[in-house]
Amino acid sequence: MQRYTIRRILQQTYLSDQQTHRCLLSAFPSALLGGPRAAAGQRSKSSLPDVRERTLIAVKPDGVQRRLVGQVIQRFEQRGFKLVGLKMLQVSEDLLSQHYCELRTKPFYPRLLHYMTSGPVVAMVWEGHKVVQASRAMVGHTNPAEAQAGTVRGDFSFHVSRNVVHASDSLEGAQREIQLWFKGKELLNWDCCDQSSTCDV
Ligand code: IDP
Ligand code: MG
Repeated sequence: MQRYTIRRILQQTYLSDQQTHRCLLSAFPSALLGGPRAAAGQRSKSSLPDVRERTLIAVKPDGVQRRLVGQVIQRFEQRGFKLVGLKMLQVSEDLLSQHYCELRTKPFYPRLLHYMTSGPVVAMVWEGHKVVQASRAMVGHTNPAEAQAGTVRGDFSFHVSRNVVHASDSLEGAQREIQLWFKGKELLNWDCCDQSSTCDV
């Protein structure tokens, strides 16, 4: 009853102001609000707007071969994002043709397929406020020659055909790619012990 009342007040008063809504939500223990809240693309049981965002990050075969997986993960952890899915896989051409559907007509597409199937990939789903935009900035320009120092591509690569890591480029792209690469049960909703200082801001 208490939980229902809090939800109703928030919904009626702050429905149009997502920022205020997020601050108010973080002030209440999650148990009062029905446990972990849903990520972007998913709905919690209530009709509250989603406050979480998720993106697909993948360490490509060159990154795995060069033992860069840990460094990529460390950057996302350090930034305060939350890992909600992780797996190593040998990617199929079928999955890649869906993942890179917009690039199928590009002259480099056959070489891209060869590169991406040349060894295992480590795929991850990271969650957090504006994680799509932030992770594109952290990964850097598609062409490492133009990527800034401090970005993954700027620090670890020099050629567009071996650029170490993938990051979804938009909210819609992230949702599409996460569904393509992960089954729902492979993604975990969990609360970090430092949830209030990293995630609920
Ligand atoms: P993104 O990975 O930064 O989102 P996209 O344009 O979506 O860049 O291209 C997907 C991937 O295709 C790149 O990360 C890179 O591996 C590859 N790629 C893009 N452009 C070229 C190119 O001109 N030559 C070779 N490979 C390319
Ligand atoms: Mg892209």
